[in-house]
Amino acid sequence: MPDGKPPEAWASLALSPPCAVVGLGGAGSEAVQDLVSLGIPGVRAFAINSDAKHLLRMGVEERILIGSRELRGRGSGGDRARVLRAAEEGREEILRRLAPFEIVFLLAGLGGGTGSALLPYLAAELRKTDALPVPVVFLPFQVELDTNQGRRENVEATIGELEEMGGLLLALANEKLRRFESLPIHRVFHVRNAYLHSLVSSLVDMVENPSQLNVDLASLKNHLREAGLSTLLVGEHHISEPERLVHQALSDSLLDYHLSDSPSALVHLDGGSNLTLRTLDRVLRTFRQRLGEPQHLVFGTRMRPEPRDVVRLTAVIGGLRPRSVRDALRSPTGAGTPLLAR
Ligand SMILES: Nc1nc2c(ncn2[C@@H]2O[C@H](COP(=O)(O)OP(=O)(O)OP(=O)(O)O)[C@@H](O)[C@H]2O)c(=O)[nH]1
Ligand SMILES: [Mg+2]
Repeated sequence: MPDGKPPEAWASLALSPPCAVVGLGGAGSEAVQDLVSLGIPGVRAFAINSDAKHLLRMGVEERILIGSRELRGRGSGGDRARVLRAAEEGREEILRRLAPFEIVFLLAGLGGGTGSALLPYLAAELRKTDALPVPVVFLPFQVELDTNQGRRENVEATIGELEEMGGLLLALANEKLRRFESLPIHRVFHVRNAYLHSLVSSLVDMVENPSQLNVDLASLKNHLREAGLSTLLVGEHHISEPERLVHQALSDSLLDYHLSDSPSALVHLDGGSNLTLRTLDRVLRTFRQRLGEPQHLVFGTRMRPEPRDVVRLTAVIGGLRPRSVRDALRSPTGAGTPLLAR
């Protein structure tokens, strides 16, 4: 044993869940609960709220109430300043519990107080540790933004802080769910959560499971350091049509983002033993065409022992246009329009 520790000491490190999904405030916690119901192996689930009643209802392993002195368990009623004071109260405990994870997804519905204020606060605090924070925000429906100036300002303030921080930012616009508007509301949110589930599982799988051309957490972090503001895309398609696979990942998305003139990409393919170099080449060529000759392109692959008809693509696209989400709030792309606007 090179470091002199008994096997149990490092075996427990390999077995403990490496990543966490953390719901902040009401909407964030409900989304985490839904992700748990879909099954997320290797990921520990947390709900953090200032609203004790809501927290009590959540079927999530780890629950943390913040600001029992400042807010007395009753939520913030949209008051970001009081949430920040509450966050200071709980700062040490939250960081003690979250900092040991490798990737920490922080989820919040923007527009209220608790999630909107906690998200940038915790992302900034976690960036000082070894954990990689990945903010996931749900943008309110357009009608909420148009009819409530205070809420819009709240949303823009949070997005502004996150965009300035850079790194990965997943912004899921409720407006893009309008294409499912004939479904009951909870089912519509479930569609969004199932999509988020595929993003979270793909990223965790990409960095946690070793592959032939490996993309591990260190290489992801290196890439993100250079890439500026970034987003994550996933796609799955039949192996015979690699071009469609890229097209699907780039267009069939509930995310809001806009590319700059010099995007970068980290591309990972997960397929069977029939995944050939030619398929990889066609995927990368298509990416280069669609992104307009990216400045920087890194790739990895994983081949399963058996042949597979379907290839899964996970891509971290960097170099998003600054203020891209804030601007999207002002001029929503709406349902069914191409998302790769420049
Ligand atoms: N309940 C719920 N709300 C959602 C969801 N997705 C987006 N939202 C929106 O999320 C926004 C924030 O609301 P909450 O999460 O209740 O606010 P909060 O963070 O708990 O903040 P306070 O209650 O003000 O302290 C609202 O605009 C909701 O409409 C969802 O899946 N469930
Ligand atoms: Mg609340």
